[in-house]
Amino acid sequence: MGLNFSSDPTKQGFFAPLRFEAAIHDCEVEGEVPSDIAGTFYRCGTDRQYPPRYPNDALFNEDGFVDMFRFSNGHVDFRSRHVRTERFVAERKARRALFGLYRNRLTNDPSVKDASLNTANTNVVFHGGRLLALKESDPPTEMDPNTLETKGPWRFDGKLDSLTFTAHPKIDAVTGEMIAFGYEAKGDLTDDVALYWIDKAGKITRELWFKAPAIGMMHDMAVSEHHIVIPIASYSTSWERLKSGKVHWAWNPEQPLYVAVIPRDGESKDVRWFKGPAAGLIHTLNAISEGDKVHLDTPVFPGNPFPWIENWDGTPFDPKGATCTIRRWTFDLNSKDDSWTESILFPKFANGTDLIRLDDRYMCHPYRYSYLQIKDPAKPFDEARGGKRRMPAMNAYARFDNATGEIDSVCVGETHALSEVQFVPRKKDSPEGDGYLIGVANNFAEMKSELIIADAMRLSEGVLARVKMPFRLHSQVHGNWASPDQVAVA
Ligand code: V55
Ligand code: FE
Repeated sequence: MGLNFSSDPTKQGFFAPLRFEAAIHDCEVEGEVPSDIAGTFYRCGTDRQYPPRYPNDALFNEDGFVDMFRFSNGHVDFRSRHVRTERFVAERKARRALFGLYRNRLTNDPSVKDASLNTANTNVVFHGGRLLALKESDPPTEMDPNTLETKGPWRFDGKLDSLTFTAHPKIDAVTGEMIAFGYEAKGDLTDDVALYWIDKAGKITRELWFKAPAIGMMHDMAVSEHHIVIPIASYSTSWERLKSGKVHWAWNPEQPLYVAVIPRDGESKDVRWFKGPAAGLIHTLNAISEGDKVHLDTPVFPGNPFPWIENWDGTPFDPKGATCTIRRWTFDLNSKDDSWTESILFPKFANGTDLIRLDDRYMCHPYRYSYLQIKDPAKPFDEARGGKRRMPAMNAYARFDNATGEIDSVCVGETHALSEVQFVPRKKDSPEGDGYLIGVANNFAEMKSELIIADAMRLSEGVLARVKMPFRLHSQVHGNWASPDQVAVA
């Protein structure tokens, strides 16, 4: 049979694979791109080079790409490249999929049984002079920040002993230090966790190894001025599961949610585990230390938000678990028991996605504002023209104000579904929240994508500009901003 994706229901319409790379000098714009935006927006996500070896693969297992939008003097240039992982290169040579199901090497073609599974499809961060494409099952992949050429795996000058590295390291906005961990760090299904301190220059200065109480998905972390917080969401795996030909994770409500709290200057003996009811805690917002208490501000799904991850007991996907609220969990390091206290930060608010962001200049420090794509109930998504989607469409960017409890938002269109939002400060030293919200919207009516730009302080005034792409863009997972101090724009 010829190469096509017709038998894959997840790869139709807007989500048909792109399978090409592009460069656009001076993109078309509707409205006016503010001339004070200078820097590069990198986004990482998924595309498929070849149809999957098996049906029912997880969407987490698609090939990685990185796009960049470079802003200078009111103009935007665009470029996109696939991440040339070892896996991408091997499949390109074979002209077919060699790798099997998500994080299950037992389902690979024998020719790549022991090869790296890395898709580098989750996040892209600039730190220590390097642009790194990340996947939590593997080490970082270094990319050229200007051409997006793949340089190869980056193991911090050989100092990264962990076989894995989180897609959500945290960069302390004041010190520039990056804190990161790897789980299943000594190989598939090992309970070893490795924690790394990486200085502003990109050098590993410290590492700490400890054991996890369960092997579960550890997708994100939060760091405060004095503590590191790492949750284990209620997803389970086992060798029996992998041998029976299934993707790595299943949602398991029998597995408690665990949270590790570790002092930033702590040793293995200082790792403190807390335990609570099962939850889909995928992404965090921030953490704040207050003496011996640590607050974790985070969206929490009561269940599993991903329809492509099955339930451990074989029951069908339950959409009730896929609505999250933003909560503050407080861990008291003086308490003798292993529970925490909870308050809901925006009690009237519930949402279908948890991709919440800060003004990154406040990462690891007390903050006031956060940002998220939401569904504006007053301006519903045009379901008829919108076509089939795996996840609910979010048509507005919102700003949450911890000081007033207010939520402001801007709806970007009734046939638009938004990707993760990025906050960009107006100037390096602007006050918190003074800047822009940018992010990609998929316009289902036009079957094209747009980069949306809004004033973060004046969302009610509407969209400032739309950078109009002449084609659909890849599905984004996460993105990040690099200032002109980090990567020159001219
Ligand atoms: C997530 C995404 C992943 C993954 C594990 O959004 C967790 C959560 C895109 O890949 O491998
Ligand atoms: Fe993520």
